[in-house]
Order: sequence, then C-alpha cells, then structure tokens
Amino acid sequence: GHRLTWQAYHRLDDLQGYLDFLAETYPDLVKLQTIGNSVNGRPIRLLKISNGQTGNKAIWIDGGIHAREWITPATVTYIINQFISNWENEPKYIQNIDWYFAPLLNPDGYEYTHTVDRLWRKNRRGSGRCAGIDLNRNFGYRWGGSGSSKNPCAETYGGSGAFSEPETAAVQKFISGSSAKWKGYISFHSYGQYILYPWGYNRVVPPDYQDLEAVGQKAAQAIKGAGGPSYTVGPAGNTLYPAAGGSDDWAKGTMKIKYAYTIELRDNGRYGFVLPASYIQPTAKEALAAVKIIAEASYTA
Ligand code: 0X9
Ligand code: ZN
Repeated sequence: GHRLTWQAYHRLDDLQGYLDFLAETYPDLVKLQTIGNSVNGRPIRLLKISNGQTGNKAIWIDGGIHAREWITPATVTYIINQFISNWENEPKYIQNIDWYFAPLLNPDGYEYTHTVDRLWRKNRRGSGRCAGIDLNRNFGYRWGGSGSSKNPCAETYGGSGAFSEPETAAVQKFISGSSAKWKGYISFHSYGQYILYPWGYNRVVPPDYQDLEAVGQKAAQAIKGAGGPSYTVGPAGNTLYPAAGGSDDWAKGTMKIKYAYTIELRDNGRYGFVLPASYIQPTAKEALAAVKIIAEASYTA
C-alpha cells in the first residue's frame, strides 16, 4: 500500500493501494473488507473507521456510483485521510461514530473512463453502445419510476430489476444485514453544487423533511465557511429532477436512515465532470465541512 496526494486523479489500483496502506498502518482504527464484486469481477471495498465502542451510531459515505464523476472517489479518500490523520483531536461526534466508507462503488466504470470513454456513467454490464446500467436508478425504493429508463441504451437505464447489479446488491446486502445504528447516508456525485435529500423519485418530501432541510442549510453554510462556493439545498425531485431508484431514496425509504443525502460536488458547469485536478483539494475540503455537520446531527439523532 501507499499514500495519495489529492493533487491528481488516481487510477483504480492506486486508490485500492491507498486503502490497503491504511488497513496495514492503522490496524486498530481501520478495517477493510470486500462487500461484493463488480460485473467484471473487481472487488467493491468498504473501509470502516471506528473507536470500537459499543452503542456508536453509524454513517455510510460512498463515491463513484457514476463512473465519470472522478471528484467523488478523490473526495471520499480525502475525508478518510483527514479523519485518520487527525483522529485523536476530532470531537466526540466524529470519534463516537462508526464510519463506513465505500469510495468507489463502480470500479469497472471508473477504469473504463480512464481507458476508453472519459464520460461513461453506468456500470459495465454487457458491451457495445448500449452497455451498462445506471447504478443510481437500480436501487430498490420505487424502482422503475420517473426519470429512469427502460431502454438499455439510455444513460438512465435502471436495469432488469431492482438490485439486478452486483454493485448495488453489495450495498443492499451490507447495510440491510448490518446491526449498525445507521443515522446518516451520504452519496457523493457531481456536478452542480447541490445538497439533495429525499425524495428523488418524485416532487414530494418525507414527513421529517424540515430536519433534512435545516441540516442541509447548515452544511451549505459550513461549505461557505470552508472557503467554498454556494451549494443549493433541497429535495432532489423538486430541486434537480425526479429520478427513481437512487441510493438516497433507498437509504431513507427502505433502510429508514434519517439523514440521507446526495451531495453533488463542484463545479456548476464550467468544467462539469472533467473538473481539473487543482480543484480536488478545495472541493474535498468543503465536502468534509458538510460531512461534519451531518455527523453532528446524526450523533444526536
Ligand atoms: O441523476 C442522478 O443520479 C444524480 N445526479 S447526477 O448528475 N450525479 O447523475 C442525482 C440523484 C438525486 N437523487 C435521486 N434522484 N434519488
Ligand atoms: Zn452522479
């Protein structure tokens, strides 16, 4: 294993090597496991950071559901690095949470964006022009509804059924099979600078949406405080567009995880998915500020 720099986007093997390095270097704090394998047989890995106390609440953070959103695995690994390097000085609401990080949920797609098509979005089931399933239309809460396509060639093809893909099935199996006290779920995407909460499947909100809105607004303020730009807060279906089968809706709707968010990182359109590497550190730094706010709320939830 080895360290990363966050001054460049890394290939899959480099990111995996970093997770190995952490597990080797911090065996008491960090546990690394494989929760499934992608369509092309690559491991889907989960890194847990925990002080081992019983009774801790739990937060899940993922990146790389969409292959071309390179800023997201970079951001998740940056957050992991910050927590581990500063662990002894973190406040109780960080230390007394069990953190589960899945930095790269679509490893096949990520490799494909490095080797063949920089703007590939879906996973890599099948071949040719119509390959792939949109993993963020493949989760099982109101699967197949608005904003997801039945056409395999579409960018938003939801697959043959809910959790038909090993990448999403791995998440479902792990979270639903775990006895952790899940209070937070954060899925990083790009781009647009949004803090989105359920529901995404339609233009409706859950009964406790005011809690999600308030914490989202506080997170957007923290981003500004970290020197970041403005992030728009709101329910996904109203704020962006209705899209069913997203991971956030499943986390809240099926798993009943209160603080479920999709955070769309930078930028707001100048570079889009092809965000220059010089933006990694500022973007990841502001994302960390948002995560801390969601952690504080999850800690007391
Ligand atoms: O469309 C998506 O999957 C997300 N935007 S992206 O540009 N990264 O593809 C937004 C998902 C918001 N949540 C739900 N619609 N459930
Ligand atoms: Zn995305």
